[in-house]
Amino acid sequence: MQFKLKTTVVLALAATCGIAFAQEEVVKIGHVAPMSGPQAHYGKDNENGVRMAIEDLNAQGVTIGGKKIKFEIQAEDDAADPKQGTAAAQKLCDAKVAGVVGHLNSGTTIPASKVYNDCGIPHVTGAATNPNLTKPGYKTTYRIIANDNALGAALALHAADKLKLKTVAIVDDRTAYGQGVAEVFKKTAESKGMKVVDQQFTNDKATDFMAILTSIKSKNPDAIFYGGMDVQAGPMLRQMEQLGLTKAKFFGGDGICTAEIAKLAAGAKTLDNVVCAEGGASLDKMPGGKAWKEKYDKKFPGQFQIYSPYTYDATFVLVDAMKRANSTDPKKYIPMLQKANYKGVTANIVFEPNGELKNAASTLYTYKDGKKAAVQ
Ligand code: ABU
Repeated sequence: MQFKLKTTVVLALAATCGIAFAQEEVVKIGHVAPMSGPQAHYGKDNENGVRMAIEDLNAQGVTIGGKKIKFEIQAEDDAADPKQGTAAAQKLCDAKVAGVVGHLNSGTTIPASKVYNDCGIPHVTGAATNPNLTKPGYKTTYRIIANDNALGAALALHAADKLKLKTVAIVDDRTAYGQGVAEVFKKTAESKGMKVVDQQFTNDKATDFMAILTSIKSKNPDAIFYGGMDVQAGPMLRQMEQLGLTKAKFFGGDGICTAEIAKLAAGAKTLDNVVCAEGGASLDKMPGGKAWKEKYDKKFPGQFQIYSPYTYDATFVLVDAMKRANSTDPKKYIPMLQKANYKGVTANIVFEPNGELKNAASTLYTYKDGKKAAVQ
């Protein structure tokens, strides 16, 4: 026969027998990214990183302020849309989550950062790279990867100094991210003597780039720089091959540096021409990268894209600050977040006073046989 004892009965018995139980408190961590729409594959990867971190934290057992903490995720979808981004941020503020990991897109993260600042809840992004994010100097905004000033410049220096390319055509998707990283690339490339022979614009919903690419082909550039995401870059590579634009190198920031771009390029040989930059060390050079990736792949087979190690660390860095403050109250633990010195999977995480990561690494990649490989 099975006996089911209610928690209250167990606690009363325990009290009678003098057994002390630590109280358990549920603490919510918010996560926001595009979980619907064409960029959902990035969002899923980011959310997986947070889910994995929460599972590991709960398995470790965290006690804060004398209470055993059970962390839970409150996951929101912003569909990569700035308006939905601020609505999701407000929802997390209203739910009084202890901290937020996100958002993914610079275009959603920048307006959401004001919402978090107004309600006093810290957020850490592991994906949004536009430098303007940290310009207001909010004590609630943190980024744990390099920003586009580093990525755009590294790509331009590689194009000019290493590959000795002379001419480039620039395309961007008019988002905060795409436009921003393209501007940094252009400025640095021109300062190194490269000539911008064409500049074109698209958007983050487009799928047909034939007109843009036909114009670019007539200028015969050594390279194309694309500021935007893999959703557009993949089909663009396919259409470059169809137009015979097969010699031009194809540069882009971290937004195109995913596993998915190989699928989206659908076997186009132009994938081998890609050079992209990511704001951290390669997985094999991260302090805990190799073991972490094996664990991730077991839990979420085929879902790895790019940012999940960073969203994993972002979750831990928030909780590490709570532990040091002995409080999950943002007012009390924000000062500890500012003083973070956390040995993560991706790096040793220390923040600049404006919330940027100190000593952020960046790595250039290309694709060989459809697989991403660090440029040596
Ligand atoms: N960092 C590239 C993708 C996310 C963003 O900054 O919009």
